[in-house]
Amino acid sequence: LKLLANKNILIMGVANNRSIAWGIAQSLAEQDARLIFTYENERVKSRVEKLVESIPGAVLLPCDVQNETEIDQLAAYLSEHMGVLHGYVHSIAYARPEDLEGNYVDTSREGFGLAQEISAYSLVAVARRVYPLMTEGGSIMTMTYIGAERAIQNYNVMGVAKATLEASVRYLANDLGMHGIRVNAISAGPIRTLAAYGIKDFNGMLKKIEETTPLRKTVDTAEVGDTAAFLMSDWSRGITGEVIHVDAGYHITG
Ligand code: 0WD
Repeated sequence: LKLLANKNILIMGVANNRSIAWGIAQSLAEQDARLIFTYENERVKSRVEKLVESIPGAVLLPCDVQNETEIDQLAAYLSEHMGVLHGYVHSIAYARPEDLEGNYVDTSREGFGLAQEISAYSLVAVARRVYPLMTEGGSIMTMTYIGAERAIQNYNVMGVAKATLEASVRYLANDLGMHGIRVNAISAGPIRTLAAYGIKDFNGMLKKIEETTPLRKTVDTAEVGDTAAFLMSDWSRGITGEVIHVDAGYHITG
């Protein structure tokens, strides 16, 4: 039996085939998980649909995390069609492009709130709807970045949103532990995805990492995916409230 056989896992945040969520999906499917995907809106629907069709038995539902009704409908669908949920992967973030350059001190009230809402609150908003379905215990995970721990050039408002997200992981882990539900985060090194296009001088960052990280390389979505499979599985049953760095060691040297 594979690692995730008979586990129902919800994955939010596939935008295209470069998305980290898609790399995670490959690893989970490889371990025989039953996957439920969501897409943000019509703009990405057809692209995500094509990807999801390649995974036998996978389901695709709409869910913009800014929309409470859509989150309720997602939870209702899961309750009706799956009954039990075992895992939830959150791989969603957004900040205005103008807030991802220049100085953090210039962040607007609106830009700050938007980044917090989509990148951090969305984890809580969905967790509160889906944890009651995790009646056999469960595993929740999200994606973060070292910009939560240190002031990284240009990451700005997103770094502050990731700090909220990581604190949220600890509070959720404390709340949900009594139900046998674990909550963790993967802090990934930079990977060239759609979200990464928003970050200024991303290429410079990748180059520096190839020259200086302990493993002398950048990470890819498959490496994040395999760690996600571990976190979704019983192999990680002793781990909760943790941030695991999948960054080729960057966090110990910087
Ligand atoms: O270097 C990187 N790429 C890293 C990314 C390093 C470390 C962490 N991360 C994080 C990101 O901050 C994010 O939390 O990983 C997560 C996934 O990011 P990704 O795979 O790099 O980026 P992408 O493929 O763009 O997926 C993020 C998706 C959105 O895509 P776009 O680019 O179209 O905004 O998050 C989704 C959307 O599909 N998303 C939403 N989903 C539902 N409702 C919403 C929303 N309101 N907003 C964004």
